[in-house]
Amino acid sequence: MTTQTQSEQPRLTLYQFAASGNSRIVRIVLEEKGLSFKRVNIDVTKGENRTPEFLRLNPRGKVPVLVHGTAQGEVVLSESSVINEYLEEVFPNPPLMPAAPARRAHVRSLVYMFDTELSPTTGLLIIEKLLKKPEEQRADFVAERQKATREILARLSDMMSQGPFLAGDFSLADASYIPVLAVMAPCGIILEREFPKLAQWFAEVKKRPSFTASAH
Ligand SMILES: N[C@@H](CCC(=O)N[C@@H](CS)C(=O)NCC(=O)O)C(=O)O
Repeated sequence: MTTQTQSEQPRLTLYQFAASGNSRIVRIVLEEKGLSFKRVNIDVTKGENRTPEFLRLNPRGKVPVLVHGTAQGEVVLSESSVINEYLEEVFPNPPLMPAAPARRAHVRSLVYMFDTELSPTTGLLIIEKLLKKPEEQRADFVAERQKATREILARLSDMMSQGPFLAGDFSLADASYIPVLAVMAPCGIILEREFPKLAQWFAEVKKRPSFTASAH
């Protein structure tokens, strides 16, 4: 539900790249919360994330970056999981975190596993399988990354609650995993065959309007 009417002055600006999974993680949460936001496209394939203007927003040169104009000044944030925690605190409805501390910690453990394990493991696998021509892909590298990815997905599947979502109700954890799990098939990992619980979860997240709205 992204509204970008001329008359509205969005207070939220997302510097992002349409094809970036990490940008989509934030787009999902903005859509789930029904928040209007302005998009500024930063084409990382053309080096637009390395301009002095962008580096002032994020010295690490990575998208996404969220800028929130507030009465106290601009809040500038990077790191998808940090941005999402901020959105949850500032715009708590509808909630994307459970109420009980133990369950909130579980959501954070899942997000941490994405940030520190799945994201770094799949990053180069996705580039190899989706962006390189078949004849340029390195079979050994692909096999090693697929194996490491499968180990993490097996653990994720074991950590999953009764469903329908990763930690019960739809949460920040689901937002983190959706973009990467959406491209597992072209990476050679078939959820339906190998991880039926995750395939069931994916079928549920695809039904949500935020899935389609956040795709680009
Ligand atoms: N952990 C960061 C990762 C951000 C990231 O790696 N973004 C990629 C796009 S998906 C990027 O900006 N890459 C450009 C570069 O590293 O030069 C997050 O979750 O936001």
